[in-house]
Amino acid sequence: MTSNFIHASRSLLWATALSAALSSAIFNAANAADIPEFDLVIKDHFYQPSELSVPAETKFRLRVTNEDPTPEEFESTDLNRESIMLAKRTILVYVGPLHAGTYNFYGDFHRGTAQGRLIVK
Ligand SMILES: [Cu+2]
Repeated sequence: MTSNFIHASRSLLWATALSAALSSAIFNAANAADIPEFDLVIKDHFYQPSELSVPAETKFRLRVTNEDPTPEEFESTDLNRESIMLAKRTILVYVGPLHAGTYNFYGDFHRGTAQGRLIVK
């Protein structure tokens, strides 16, 4: 009887933990979907697009894909961001909210070509 009770309590505990984990996962997914996302691609050491319009006063996410066979670093002094991208990989960079204006970014390993800017308005 006692062991049955303990067993039932454990099951309840697991069910509660599982449901908490599940609702947290659903919440995270819903949360992630709420943030606007913008794509940037690095190809042949150029950003495509090199100019990207994003909304002011809004937190958003850049999905940066390095299509080159060499590593690159998404870097921006204006945005205070610096993230290594391995070859053929995608990273997510969370940015903002930003005031209206122009914010430069570059690829630190190919600064001569990998230049871009965010137009925030
Ligand atoms: Cu750097």
